[in-house]
Amino acid sequence: MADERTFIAVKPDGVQRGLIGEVIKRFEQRGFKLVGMKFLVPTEDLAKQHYGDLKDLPFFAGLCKYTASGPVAAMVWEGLNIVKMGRMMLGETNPADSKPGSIRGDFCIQVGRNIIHGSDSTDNAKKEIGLWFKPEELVSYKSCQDAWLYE
Ligand code: DAT
Ligand code: MG
Repeated sequence: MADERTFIAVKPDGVQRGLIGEVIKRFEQRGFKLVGMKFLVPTEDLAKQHYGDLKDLPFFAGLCKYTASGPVAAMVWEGLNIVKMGRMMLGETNPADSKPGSIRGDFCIQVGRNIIHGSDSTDNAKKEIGLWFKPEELVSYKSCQDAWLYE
């Protein structure tokens, strides 16, 4: 159960605004374990695959352009219930609806520049991790904190 994984990406606006460290800090301090990380400018094709479920929505083209417009910090984090808890840490899709204390509630204003992506289900997490990472790019290891995080 504690080996659930989620895909988290600091999008180009979050990278440009210097928020990679802040995002990593929050997942680290919560107790989650980093198992994969890369820094890349995604192709528009990768962005289109990543957001494939939204392809019929009016903002899809702009969303994919923005996602591919600059470097992205792509990560895989691991821990108990991390998909659900990660989404709570992100806040709502629209920063205007996100509570202070959440990442979007603390660091951004508009839905089209909401700085971070997080998987919304365990199935989508698996798909997204497979899209952005090769299996050998993910690192399995024992964290010395586990015994103090989980009973
Ligand atoms: P989330 O990123 O919270 O999972 P989503 O999957 O519904 O949200 O949408 C993906 C991204 O698309 C979202 O982070 C920002 C953008 N987006 C969503 N709704 C939008 C809208 N109404 N106008 C513009 N961009 C939108
Ligand atoms: Mg989503």
